[in-house]
Amino acid sequence: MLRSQSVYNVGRLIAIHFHPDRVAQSARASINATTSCASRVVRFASVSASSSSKRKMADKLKQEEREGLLQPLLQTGWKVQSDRDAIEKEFKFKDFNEAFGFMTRVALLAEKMDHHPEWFNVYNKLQVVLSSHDVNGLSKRDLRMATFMDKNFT
Ligand code: HBI
Repeated sequence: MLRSQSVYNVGRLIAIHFHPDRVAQSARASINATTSCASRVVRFASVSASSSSKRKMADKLKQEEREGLLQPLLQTGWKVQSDRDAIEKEFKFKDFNEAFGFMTRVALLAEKMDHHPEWFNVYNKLQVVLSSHDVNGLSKRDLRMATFMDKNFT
């Protein structure tokens, strides 16, 4: 190992002595290649980070959607708040354990959707309000979450 290393070093010294411009040129080329690779990596990282943080804006529910998609939820006990473009419902469970298990399942969906309920839990009761903060009103996200809650409430 040592012998081959010293032969390599001697060869390098000869090359630098007789062809200094070529050695400098190859050094510049390898530095450029490394920096361009690094800049591509940085650019990829910044693009992937920005795209993951760009949550697609929800659309506020249109009137015809309120007359259509919202109706089934009103049949299961959801109510549109009088002073806010939001829907609310109270769920009553056998005990706290059931309530918290339900909240856990909803919480997993909330994280997956990046859409979170406003809720208040006391023992076996859970009051839920759904609205989309980014549109300051109801969106399909709220309908999806309310439907999920109804399907998971037994
Ligand atoms: N939850 N209900 C609701 N509405 C939002 O606009 C919202 C959210 N959870 C997270 C979230 N937005 C993030 O995208 C940031 O806007 C906070």
